Parts: sequence; structure tokens; C-alpha cells
Amino acid sequence: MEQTLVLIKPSAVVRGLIGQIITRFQNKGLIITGLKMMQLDEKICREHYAHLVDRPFFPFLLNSMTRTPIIAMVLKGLDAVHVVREMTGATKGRAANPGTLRGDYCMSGQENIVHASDTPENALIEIDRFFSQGEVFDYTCDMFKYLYSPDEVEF
Ligand code: IDP
Ligand code: MG
Repeated sequence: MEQTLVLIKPSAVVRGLIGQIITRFQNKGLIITGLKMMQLDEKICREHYAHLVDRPFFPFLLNSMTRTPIIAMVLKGLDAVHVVREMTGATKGRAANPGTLRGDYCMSGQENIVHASDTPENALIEIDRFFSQGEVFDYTCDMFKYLYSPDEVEF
């Protein structure tokens, strides 16, 4: 079953939103298979945001992502990458739809509270970037038969 990476960014850690964000994913039926607090440094930010390092705002993004520790999570579910991206909403909080995390919890394009992997390929790379093998627990969950039908998931 698909897994995806979520980072709860420093802005949400400082604003006391960790619990509310985790609750939204749990309420949806996503299973937490990895969860930890960690301090990011410049090296991992440059790797994670390699597509943005040449943009003029990158120094601001780097400062924003290293200001406090973040929460890194791995979430599991059918089509987890797509589901979590949809729940996350558009990059700019002001443009994100109500009902999405960014739409409900932020105003900014930078301070947009969460990161979520954008493709299954990137999810694999990003989970590897933030978690070592022993930190992700791919357990079978008793709840599956209440979350899915037998033709969707083998219980
Ligand atoms: P995403 O987080 O929705 O996938 P990306 O384009 O991959 O969006 O950008 C990564 C992160 O870089 C954003 O979540 C945001 O924090 C920051 N960012 C993106 N565009 C801007 C911008 O124009 N100004 C400031 N920060 C930006
Ligand atoms: Mg992105």
C-alpha cells in the first residue's frame, strides 16, 4: 500500500497545530507508519528543495524551515500521495480551498504549515531522505476492514 511523506513545518509547530494536523490525517483514515521530531539543516533543505535553490526566496525558505524542529511523518493508505496532496491544498495559503489544511490554517505562500510529497516516485525518495529503515513501521492495521472493502485491500 502506498506511503507518503508529510512534514509539519516550523510555523505549525510554533503555532501549536501539530495535534490538529495529525488528527486531520487520522480522521481521514490514513495510517501513521513513521513519526518523529527533527531539526533540519541547510544540507537537507537544499536537497529537499533542490528545485527551488536558485529562486530569490530560497534564503527565506531555508530560514523558515530551520527556525525550529519539524515533525516528519509517513502516512499509509490507498493512493496516499494523491489523497494527502488534495488534503494539503494549493501552495499559497490564501489561494488554497477551504477544507484543505492550507486553506483552513494559513495565509502565506511560504509559511504554509505542511509539506506533502507530490508523486509516488518522490514519496519514496523523500521517505528515504527523512527516515532510516527501522523508523518506518509497515504494520497491518485492524482498522483496515472498517476503512476499505475486501476488493480494495487484502485484510
Ligand atoms: P508545494 O509545497 O505546494 O509542493 P513547491 O512549489 O514545491 O510547493 O514549493 C515548496 C515550498 O517552497 C512551498 O511549500 C513554500 O513553503 C515555498 N515556496 C514556494 N513558492 C514560494 C514563493 O513564491 N515564495 C516563498 N516561498 C515559496
Ligand atoms: Mg513541492
